[in-house]
Amino acid sequence: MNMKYYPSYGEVSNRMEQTMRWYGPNDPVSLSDIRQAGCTGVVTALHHIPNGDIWTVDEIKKRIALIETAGLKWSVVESLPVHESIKTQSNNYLQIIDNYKQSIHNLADCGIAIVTYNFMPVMDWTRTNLVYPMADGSLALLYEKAAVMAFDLFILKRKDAALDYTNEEIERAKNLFEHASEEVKTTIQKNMIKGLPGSEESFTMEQFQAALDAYQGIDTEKLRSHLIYFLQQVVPVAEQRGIKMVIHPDDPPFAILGLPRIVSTAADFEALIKAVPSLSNGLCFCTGSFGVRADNDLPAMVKQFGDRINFIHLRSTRRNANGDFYEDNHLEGDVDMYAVIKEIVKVMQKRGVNIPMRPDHGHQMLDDLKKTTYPGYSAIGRLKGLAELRGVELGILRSLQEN
Ligand code: DNO
Repeated sequence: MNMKYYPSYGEVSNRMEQTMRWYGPNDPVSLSDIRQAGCTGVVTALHHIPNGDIWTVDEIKKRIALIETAGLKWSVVESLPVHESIKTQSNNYLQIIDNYKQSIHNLADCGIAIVTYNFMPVMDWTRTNLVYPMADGSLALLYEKAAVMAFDLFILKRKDAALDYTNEEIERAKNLFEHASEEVKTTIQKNMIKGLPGSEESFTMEQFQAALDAYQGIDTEKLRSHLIYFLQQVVPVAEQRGIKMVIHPDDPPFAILGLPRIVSTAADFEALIKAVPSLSNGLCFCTGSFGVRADNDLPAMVKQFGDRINFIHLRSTRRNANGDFYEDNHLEGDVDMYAVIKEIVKVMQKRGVNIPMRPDHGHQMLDDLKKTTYPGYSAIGRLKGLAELRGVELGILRSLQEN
């Protein structure tokens, strides 16, 4: 009999390194769960260290030991957070940048090579409903523009907020607010100011207002210059120590609550490369964030920034004409996942690398519906996403080999 040899997924080279985010010892999803999902690495951060303080070698080593005991590797830091003072260039930001550099040195001393961060003013990622029901009974995350506008206009009552919206939008926000129960209003407020998992900031309404006020006089170009200054300081240290810094795009990729956003499009990232050309100035390619904008061509962006993509978040969203979007199944929605993964495979083959990837978010489903989970980060939904994504990848790898 003529036996043909079939390489299994584990044997194909230049495939994405399978990882999942782990929020540390308090995460309801265990390291063992992550290993059983087929991951070899985890993505995590020292969330207990206050934003702006130095990550010491001792603390980093303790975390590595935990992860390695479970048979996994700490593949990527997500995130080494950038303090608000650095974004606004206020208070002791120079000291905080020095602390950041020291943390980079310490991570390098411990053998960690990829560090994720973002430069979104005040809030990290934003959603208005964390339990949006799907037709199949699972729960997804939703960004509803009318809810954000209602928060802005009628809860926060931001000065001149109305100038940012059309009359029709204001009517929609009014309608939502007038019909919303107190409970719904409280939930919207909480989702806006309390910070979703991974955000290092959480505010009371007074603190939130103060944080917004700190951006008075900081427009898009000024914020960009602050990011470039930060990169000019930090990237040379990262480069010298063999670390790739990867910036996470804005989520959602447009301005909200009058705050500037500067990492929403290919042109935005190009401006950062132009200012700081080092290859250590890299990108966390998040399809769920960039994919919310119809004018972002995701496969083309992978091609364009292939030499700088050192971490990948795969997730798909589905948008509507009102500016709302929800998180769809990983292979559905507006992201052409096949085309994106195909470009990623080509980049990895060209560079001869395995870029770490995590299935970004997942629906709360099956047994997880009975559990307390971190919104977006339940085990089963992510396991399903990861399994589908690596199936697509294997299909692409094998068909490229056969051609
Ligand atoms: C949300 C995440 C973000 C991301 C940070 C990176 O699910 O993708 O919180 O970790 O923006 O700094």
